[in-house]
Amino acid sequence: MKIATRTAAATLVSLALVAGGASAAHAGHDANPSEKVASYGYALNAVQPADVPGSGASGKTRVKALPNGKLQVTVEAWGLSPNLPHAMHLHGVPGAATDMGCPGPAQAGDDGVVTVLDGAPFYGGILTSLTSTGDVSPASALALDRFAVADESGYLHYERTFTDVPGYTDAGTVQVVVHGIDFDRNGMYAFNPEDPFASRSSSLGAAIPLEATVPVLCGGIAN
Ligand SMILES: [Ca+2]
Ligand SMILES: [Cu+2]
Repeated sequence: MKIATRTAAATLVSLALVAGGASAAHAGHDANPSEKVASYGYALNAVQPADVPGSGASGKTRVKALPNGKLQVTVEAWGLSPNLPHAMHLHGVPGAATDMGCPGPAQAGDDGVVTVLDGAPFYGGILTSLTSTGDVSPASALALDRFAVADESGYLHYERTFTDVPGYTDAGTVQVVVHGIDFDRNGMYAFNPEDPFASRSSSLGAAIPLEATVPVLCGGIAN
């Protein structure tokens, strides 16, 4: 029974993906320069409260659906933790195009930090990992050796054109989320028991430092 249920669910998801793809072509967003290219530009806004160390980043992103079914994603950000890779993803919900949103400081709660799971009700799950090379599936969500690295001033530039993007349904409804803050500024994502933030675990697992996964920037709210 379990297998049958899973198969039925998988079929539903597949159908929903097809439906989402079809509706994407007709999405009536004002940023459409033509029928063939749907291009969406967004500001990337700080997710964390201002008193979280390293929270003061900013940026912009562009998600462009090209006529041949390819998807081009550009991210430019300032004020990120320098000399470190930053996990980035397209977040959303699979299936029919549904625009989610971005969490903000109000979602920090009692621990004072917006974790990945605090943000999930807003930006959804991971649809695509915005890696620089190789796999782009959700399985690469934390493949830090393949994400773009911020330079010594905290500037990051990323651009990649994807084919056959897994889970992607509509360029107009994804959220772009950039992760990773070196809270204690020691040049790495690691546990530091002496630091009030770097001592914490990610909401994704006790063995993962909060530093590596904490969301910094988010953009993509309905335009
Ligand atoms: Ca650190
Ligand atoms: Cu993410």
